[in-house]
Order: sequence, then C-alpha cells, then structure tokens
Amino acid sequence: MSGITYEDFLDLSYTPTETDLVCTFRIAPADGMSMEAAASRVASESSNGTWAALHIDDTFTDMGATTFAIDGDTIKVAYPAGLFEAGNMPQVLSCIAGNIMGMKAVDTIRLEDCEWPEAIVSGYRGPQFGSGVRSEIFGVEDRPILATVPKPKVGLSTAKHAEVGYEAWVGGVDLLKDDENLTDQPFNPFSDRLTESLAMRDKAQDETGEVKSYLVNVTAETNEMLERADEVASQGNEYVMVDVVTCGWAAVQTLRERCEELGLAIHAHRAMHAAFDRLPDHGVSMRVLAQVSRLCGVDQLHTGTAGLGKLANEDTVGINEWLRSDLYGMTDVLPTASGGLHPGLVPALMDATGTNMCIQVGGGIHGHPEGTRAGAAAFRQAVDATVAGVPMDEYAADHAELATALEKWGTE
Ligand code: CAP
Ligand code: MG
Repeated sequence: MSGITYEDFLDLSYTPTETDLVCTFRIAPADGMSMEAAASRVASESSNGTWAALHIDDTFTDMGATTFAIDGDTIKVAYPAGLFEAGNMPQVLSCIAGNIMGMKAVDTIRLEDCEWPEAIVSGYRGPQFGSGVRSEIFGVEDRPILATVPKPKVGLSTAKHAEVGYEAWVGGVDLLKDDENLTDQPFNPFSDRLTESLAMRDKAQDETGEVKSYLVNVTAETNEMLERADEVASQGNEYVMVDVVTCGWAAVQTLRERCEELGLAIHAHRAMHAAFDRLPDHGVSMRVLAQVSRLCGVDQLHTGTAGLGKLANEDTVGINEWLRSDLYGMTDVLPTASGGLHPGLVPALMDATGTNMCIQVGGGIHGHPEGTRAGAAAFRQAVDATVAGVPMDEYAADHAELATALEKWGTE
C-alpha cells in the first residue's frame, strides 16, 4: 500500500518535461499555513489529490501535478499532459482553475499564466483566420480594421440600427458590431437585423468601393447559436460575434467547429472577464483567458486599450504579444481595442498596440457633434493620419470631422 499525501506534490528539484502544462499561480497561504504546504495543496487539488492521505495500491496511473518552483508569492506547477482530455477546454479549466480557487488553504490564488505544450495545443482547432482577416476579408495591409457599436447599446429599432450602420460604414469604418446585450429582443429581432443591416452593408459597399462587414452577435444557447451562425452564412456575411465568457468555452468550441464548415470568422467579446481577472490577487488573469480563447479558436478578441479609455485593463500589450506569438504553428488572434475610445486617443493607442489590430469606437463615433457619419470619418482620419505619421492637429487642419472630434474630446 502506498500513500498519496500533500508532500507528494512538491518537488523543487523537478524539471518539467516538454509535454507538461506549466501554470504560474500567485498565492497567499491561509493563516498558519506555510508557503510549501499551500503550494503542494494547489498541485494536489488541481490534479489527482484530495484532503486525505490515501491508502491504495499502485494500480493507478499517476496523474499528479508537481509544484516545482516557489519564488516569493509565485509558484509554478507542472501537470502531466495525460491528465487532460484532448481538445476539452472545460476539463482543463476544471483542473487548473477549478476547486483550488475556493480552497481554504489559501486566502487568495490567481492563475497568472500557462505555458502550453504542443501535446495539448495540438488537440485544439485554434483560429481559422486570425489576423489574416485584415487582408483576406478587407484587403487592408497597413492599418488596423475599424469597428463601431451603435449606441444606445440596446433599444434602437431594427431600421434605426441598420441606418446607424450605414452611416458609420459610409463614414469610414469597416465593421458594424452589435453590442453584447443585443441578441434577439422584440425591439430589434436577430433575423430582421441581420437582413436589414446587410442590405445597408451592400449599399455602403457600392457607394464606397470598400469591403464592409458585420460583427453580428449570435450569443445564445448553443443550438440556437449554431442556427444563427447558419443564417449569417446563408446571408453572405463574413463574421459572427460571440460573448465567450458568458456563453462558455464548450459553446465556443462548438461554434468554432460550425464556423469552419461555414467559413465564418469569430469576433470574441469578453463580457464578465473582469469577474475573473479584475482582482489583482485572485481569479484567472486575462492573459490566461486570452490563451484559452485562442486555443478554442476565436479570430478576434477584445484585450483592452493599453490603459486608455473607460475600462480597467490588464497588460494589453503583453496579452496582444502572446496572441500574435508562435504557438506550434497555430494561427494568431487579432486583438481588438475597445472601451471609451475616441479619435484623439488613436495615436497613443496605435503607438502602444501597432497596426495589426481591430479598433472599436462606439460612443466616440456616435457622440460626435455632427453625428455618426462625421464621427466615423473622424475616426478613420485619425487612423489614416497616424499610419502616415502626421500629427493630429496638422491632419485636422484640412479634415473638418477630425477637427470637431479633437475639439470635443481632446487627445486624452
Ligand atoms: C465599447 C463597448 C464594449 C467594451 C467592452 C461598450 O463601447 O461596446 O462592450 O469595449 O470592454 O459597450 O462599452 P464604447 P472590453 O466604444 O462606447 O466605449 O473591450 O474591454 O472587453
Ligand atoms: Mg459593448
């Protein structure tokens, strides 16, 4: 008989193998608990251990994780790849971000980062298009693609929504985007909105000679969501939008599979992410949520505004770098900056994030004193000026819409 005790899960001399999943946690041990004791409990409870030492024979496969490094409040845990079912993201998260989040052995615990081995990555589809959407859909090489959400977020009629979309497309944005809480409500039903918006899209394309598209929100119960994706493809749109955290990773994986058949790109909104990542000492970092999103296969993902705008951000630049980094040949993800942006913030934003981006501006377009079309034009002018390396005020001298936006919101 051999025992499985907490001590079995701590080995500071262990070197991870190339198939191990390595997770970095920051933990605060509970009162009276040493760092070592808490760290071994993290590895235990998230792999094959429990609170009691076991007395069993050795006829089981050892799926134990190992805490192999402790540095201040930071610990590293190596998980054997065999612990994880191939391609099952909920199962992975039930291990590495599951019971341990509520363990009494720690006052707080935050999953900061994962180093994903090829053995696990290869089980996931990853993105279909990634940042390739810029050139493949829009034929754009040198600038970010630009999106807008009509405001108010909800309550516009279908006709008004489509009209706002038309004004924004003609003004200069590439993408109309639904807001996260707009799905299929009676004031603006999904099917009608899709049809009417795409009719306006076609008109805007004809008038501008540019490709335009629609990030239409299909978020719903999974089967319903798949039906909506089918409808989107049958109407000739290029994208669906999904709220990945609220609808869940299993649903995202299912949608990704359907989108492969349909040839649709996936725009990922992340409402509720802050419930996991906002507290600096507890939860799951946005960096890890972004990694999970890439494995599950979204093409575009909201990652914040590098500290600009209206919302709290976690390391936008570092997350974007990870989304663009090599991952055993898996397609990258196009980061999307959104939240309280306006034309005057574009130079600082692009300085931080570069051009391989999607930028979304809602209030900063529709709040323009001359309306949506002028607001979209101001946004596009701000981007064009930045790409050309021309200072905002200089460009604004002969671009009236930008001048008005700068007058209203400034450059901060
Ligand atoms: C932006 C937005 C997005 C947020 C989400 C909103 O609108 O549509 O939902 O950007 O945050 O409703 O706030 P504005 P994040 O452009 O009017 O701010 O991108 O950080 O996930
Ligand atoms: Mg929104």
